[in-house]
Amino acid sequence: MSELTLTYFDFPGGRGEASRLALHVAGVAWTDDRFVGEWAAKKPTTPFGGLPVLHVAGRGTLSQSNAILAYIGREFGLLPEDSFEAARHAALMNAVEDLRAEAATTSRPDEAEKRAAREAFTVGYLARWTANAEKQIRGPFVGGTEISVADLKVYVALRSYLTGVYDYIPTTVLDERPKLAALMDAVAAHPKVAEWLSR
Ligand SMILES: N[C@@H](CCC(=O)N[C@@H](CS)C(=O)NCC(=O)O)C(=O)O
Repeated sequence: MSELTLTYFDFPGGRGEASRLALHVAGVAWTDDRFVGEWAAKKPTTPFGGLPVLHVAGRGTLSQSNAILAYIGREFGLLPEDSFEAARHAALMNAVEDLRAEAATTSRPDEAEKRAAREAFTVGYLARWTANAEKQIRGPFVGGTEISVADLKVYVALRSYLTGVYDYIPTTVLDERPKLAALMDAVAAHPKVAEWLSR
């Protein structure tokens, strides 16, 4: 058993996938624990009732996806050392959580209502979010030439839009966002990320 165990649901996306990618990019030994059991029983054993969690041998269990990413980033050189730059990266990661929360409000049981909510979200919140995020990217990565946990978080979150996970949201949402599009390409082309994606 390695010192680090990342526990998340068994699918290649969501809040836990960025941490899996970060640990892989860091090149450290870690255990990829994919939870497949009875969630209702497991939920109360986690610090705040959700996954991902990162168990650090001898220290304890961390929760909250952005705290986990910040820890990995600081431990393994995937966040800038400069405090202001690190906070700027943290702000973008928090903005991704805002985006997730807003996107979640568009899920409706009624198909016509869902369509209307998703179309409004696309031209409203999502368009503003991507325009704002563009301004945070030095290029090709958030901090310039070095990949960070913020890049991985943005990548995993936006990949779901580009691959059509959300019906009624066109996969062209980054066509007029050159910096975000370049970030997506640069993350995917990073050798360790490409290795992870080809598994
Ligand atoms: N703010 C938390 C949210 C954690 C969260 O809600 N995770 C989801 C999966 S992405 C989950 O555990 N859902 C099951 C549940 O809440 O019971 C974070 O960023 O980690």
